[in-house]
Amino acid sequence: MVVFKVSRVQTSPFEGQKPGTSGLRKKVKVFAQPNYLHNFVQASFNALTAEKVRGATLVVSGDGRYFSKDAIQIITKMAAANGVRRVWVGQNGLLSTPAVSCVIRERVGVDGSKATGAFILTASHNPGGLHEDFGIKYNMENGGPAPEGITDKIYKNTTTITEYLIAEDLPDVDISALGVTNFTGPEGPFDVEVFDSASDYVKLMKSIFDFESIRKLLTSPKFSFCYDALHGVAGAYAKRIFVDELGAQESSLLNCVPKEDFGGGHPDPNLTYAKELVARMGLGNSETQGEPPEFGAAADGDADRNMILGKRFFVTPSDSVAIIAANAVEAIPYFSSGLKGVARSMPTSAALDVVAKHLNLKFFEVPTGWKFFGNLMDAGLCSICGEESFGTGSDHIREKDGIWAVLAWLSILAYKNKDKLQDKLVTVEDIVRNHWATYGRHYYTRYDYENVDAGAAKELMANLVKLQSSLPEVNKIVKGVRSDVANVVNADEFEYKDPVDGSVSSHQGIRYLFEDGSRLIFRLSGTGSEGATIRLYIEQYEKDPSKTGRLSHEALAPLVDVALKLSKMQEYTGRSAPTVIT
Ligand code: G16
Repeated sequence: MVVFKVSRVQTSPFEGQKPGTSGLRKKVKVFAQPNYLHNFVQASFNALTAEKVRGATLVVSGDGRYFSKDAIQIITKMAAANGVRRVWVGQNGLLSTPAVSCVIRERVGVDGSKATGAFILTASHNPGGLHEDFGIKYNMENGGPAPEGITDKIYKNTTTITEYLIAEDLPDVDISALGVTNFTGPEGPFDVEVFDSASDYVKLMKSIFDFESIRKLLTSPKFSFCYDALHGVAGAYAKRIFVDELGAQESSLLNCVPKEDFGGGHPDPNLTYAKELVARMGLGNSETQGEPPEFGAAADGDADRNMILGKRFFVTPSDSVAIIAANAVEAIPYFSSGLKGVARSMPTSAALDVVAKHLNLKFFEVPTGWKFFGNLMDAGLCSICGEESFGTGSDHIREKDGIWAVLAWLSILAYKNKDKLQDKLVTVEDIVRNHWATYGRHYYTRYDYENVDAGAAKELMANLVKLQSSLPEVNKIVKGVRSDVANVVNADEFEYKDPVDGSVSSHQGIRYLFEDGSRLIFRLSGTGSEGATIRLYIEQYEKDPSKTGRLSHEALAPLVDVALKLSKMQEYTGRSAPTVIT
């Protein structure tokens, strides 16, 4: 058996190792600098209580993007040196973000061990490859991202770090082969276990959904299905779940081979980047070959995001979570005894609020960042939650879950078509339009201005905050742009007090709230790796069922005009159009 030594390596701080909305994301060339990753990992170990490190079981895996394999070996050697008892790695270093959460919560090792945390190696929806992004974040023993208290500590540690611990002579572990490798260090045994990336997750999904009814739908000649993993880690689950378990055709899987550079694409499941799927579904400008499938979905790099499409029809993520919540009790066995509550992030449309009110459910509005849902779920206050940024999930784990969302939609479709598969199919579009007829429609769009000069973005935001001190002034601008837009009745920066632990998060987005329920929200993204990304969220509520069928961009045009003028978007950024519209 290999016996390793522990080295203490002198180092000095790097600037800018502050975790963003979801971990530290930088270009690969930044992460690949000597000591850069090491510093962040040691800072994380130092931020945790001793029992989360010494003798603990740590999961280390991710979406398989470029640099992951190197990072896994480095973190394993550092874990060994810091007294971790065992490291669990998904085969080939692959585990989706939701699967990591599942593994932490559910998996029991061969010796009865349970994981207490994980390093997830992903920059999520950001592109991968030598010149693109890498990322790392720490998840806690509840399976969710570290809360701000911990990420702040990690950051503080990165600014004062002087040394890290590493077992330099520990040989690299073959992460392509299943099995356990045993080592011995100064403090005793240390093991690395490579396990199947999909088994625990598949088992969990089978305990939540009625696979038999979904199988009936997927194998019906009336139904057709398409899933695009955008060459992300979702591919490692898609065949197992959709084809092997649920009987979908193998040809319904697009880009389902995980690649280090996501095939050169941008693994972000939206109408701009999921080009192939969008074309296949008969959306966008490109010519569709043949009749589009009835249902399409896509995932991002680490498979926590999802986009849901019907034939020639886009479901906004804000509508998606509302529709799942409205149908969950009937359609999904896991929820059959009722929902504990629902939650959304602040910029997500209020479609979920209306469902919560209708069903008399507890409701929460949290800042952007999945970590904020975790406390609510741990306290038994929330069953289903979602975000406009293509994230949907439930309290089965503590991350958003792309494949779960697809299975939720397939369950709803299976339920609505129960015993009727011989007749006319109830489609995705039917379900959404019926939902609007019952609850009203929240017209919604998001404009992203990516990689804007950081200084200019800051000034734009500062100006929007300054404007908030005078509503008459704001309304003068609004009316000057469009006299048909309602008055702004409130303007503030969103602040959240966590109802469970009382912690306060301030400056979580600039809001302009209109008399008719419309909202304009401005935020700087916390997930980019260079420059700044300005996000502008635009929402308008329409209760009258005769007016819920308009084209979204037409309905929102007046508010868009107002938002661009109010923020002086072009003046500050030099951009005449957003990079992405969702
Ligand atoms: C992360 C967070 C989400 C958030 C999203 C976008 O997702 O977990 O809660 O909505 O970033 O954040 P931002 O608007 O700050 O870019 P992911 O999929 O990137 O891990």
